[in-house]
Amino acid sequence: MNPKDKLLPPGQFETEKWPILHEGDVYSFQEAQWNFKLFGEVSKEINLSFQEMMKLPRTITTVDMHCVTTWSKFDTTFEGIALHELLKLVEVEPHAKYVKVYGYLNNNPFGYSANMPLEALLGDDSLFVCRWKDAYHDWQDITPKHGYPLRFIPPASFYLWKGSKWATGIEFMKEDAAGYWEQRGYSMTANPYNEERFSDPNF
Ligand SMILES: Nc1nc2c(c(=O)[nH]1)N[C@H]1C(S)=C(S)[C@@H](COP(=O)(O)O)O[C@H]1N2
Ligand SMILES: [Mo]
Repeated sequence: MNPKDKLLPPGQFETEKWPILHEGDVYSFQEAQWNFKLFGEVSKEINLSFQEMMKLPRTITTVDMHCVTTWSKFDTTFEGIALHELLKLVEVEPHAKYVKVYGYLNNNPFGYSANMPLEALLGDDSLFVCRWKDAYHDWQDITPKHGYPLRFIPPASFYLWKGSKWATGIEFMKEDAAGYWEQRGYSMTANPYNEERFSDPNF
């Protein structure tokens, strides 16, 4: 399918570039300190080293990105570790229906977060990415500004703020709980096709 034939969500425009947006400093990767944590409603929390993470099976998926600041980028192909791969490493409690995906904000590894229902993240289009390509770029590592060494890309049914850069872990939760932007008035559900930008529709 030609990208031009795809439907833009309401209020969005298409860009071929991949803009950069985030709060705080670009995280500077140090392998010895790097850690990925699976915690919350699990029978036993685990911490993965960078080596352990990089050995996990990879998934390649093409995903559309929709940013709440109104740009949409179609058809970026990502290589990474699908969230469903990580679920094989922990025993998630059956009542855990939501997750928060965390990432660095300045020097705080859990300073940024975004909440989503777990059920929406079980497909191949929900992954922690380390490489990408598109029609204009060959395979390359995710740059530091886009979230190196590992960055979450959510399914296209969520605005891109749900895609934590410099990802550091997943918290499994019984109840939905607001992440960084959700605490600041952005939508808990964030579906671009329904234009769910803010929690309060009159915002
Ligand atoms: N750790 C972290 N991840 C983040 C952010 C951030 O400030 N910190 N910003 C989010 C927002 S608002 C957007 S739109 C996307 C932008 O991703 P990009 O810069 O790769 O396009 O990253 C998301 N992930
Ligand atoms: Mo954003």
